[in-house]
Amino acid sequence: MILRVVLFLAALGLAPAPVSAQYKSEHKMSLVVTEDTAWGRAANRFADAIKYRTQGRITIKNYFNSELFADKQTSEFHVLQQGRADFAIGSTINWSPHVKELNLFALPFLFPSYKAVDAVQAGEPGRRLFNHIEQKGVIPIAWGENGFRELTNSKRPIRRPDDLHGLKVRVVGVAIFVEIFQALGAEPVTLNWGQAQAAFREGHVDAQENPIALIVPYRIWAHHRHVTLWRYAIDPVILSVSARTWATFSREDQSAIRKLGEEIMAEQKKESREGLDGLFLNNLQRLYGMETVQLSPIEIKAFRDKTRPVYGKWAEEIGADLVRSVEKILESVK
Ligand code: X2X
Repeated sequence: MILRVVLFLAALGLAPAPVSAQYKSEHKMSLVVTEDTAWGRAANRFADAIKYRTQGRITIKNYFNSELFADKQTSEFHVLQQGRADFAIGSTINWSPHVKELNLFALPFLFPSYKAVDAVQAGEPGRRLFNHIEQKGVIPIAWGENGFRELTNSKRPIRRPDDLHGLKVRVVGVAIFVEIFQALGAEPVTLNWGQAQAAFREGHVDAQENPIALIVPYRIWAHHRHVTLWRYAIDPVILSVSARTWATFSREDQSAIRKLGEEIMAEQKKESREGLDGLFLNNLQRLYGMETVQLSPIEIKAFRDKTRPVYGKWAEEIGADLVRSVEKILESVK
């Protein structure tokens, strides 16, 4: 009889909550980057706020710099699936080998603005992406952002695809990025983010692509004098919880996680965008000695045209239907 009642309640989604005594004494949060970034600061705030709001029932320890998987950033999602990380604030790039739909954000020159990114995430495509993630054993809580990815290099100003010819460009070990830089005539080199730092320092690669919000704290300006502002791909991050860990939390604690997660990641997104207006970008020269190339729409078109076959191929991989629904939103939200 009791079992029947429990099963009935479970069917209604009202299963009795596990008691907090069953919680692990430490939950691990994974990040690929350092704490000196907008996502790193969000992780610290989240850990503190969760501890406070759950009266110490949930404690989170942050592991920065890909520490939970020895720098191999594309294994982060798997580590979450297994519950070897309980939480992560992870880049959609690093998770895309496991959730192919996340390659959406890497489609070259698809997203024209922050407003467009927000509309897609808040709309039906965003919900679909969260469903895809959840189906794979990871509970997404809230969108955040690494930023629009810009191009830096140590060799020359890059204004046209030809300027990239033969340059060794570090990219994450994810196929769409390799294909984009091949299409542009560069030589992509796949390196994990940790290894990449030495490669920038020692000049083993000529170029890399990352948001200004990482270029500054990682001091990439000390090695790459040139930056091209082309916003060719957006890099969202997602605060997520392993489904295995999620199932151990009481309903009350699950909703505290959701609520705090949404609040803190909304702040995180704001912070990652902060100062990236014209004024700060003009200051890259003055503050860090970076020669800044701001591409005009006509100059962007040359890059867009060259990467069109990659866009076409990956739109099919991601799902023509999903990509079309995004393009539709972007027709009205520029
Ligand atoms: O490795 C990168 O380029 C980084 C830090 O941006 C990601 O984690 C995708």
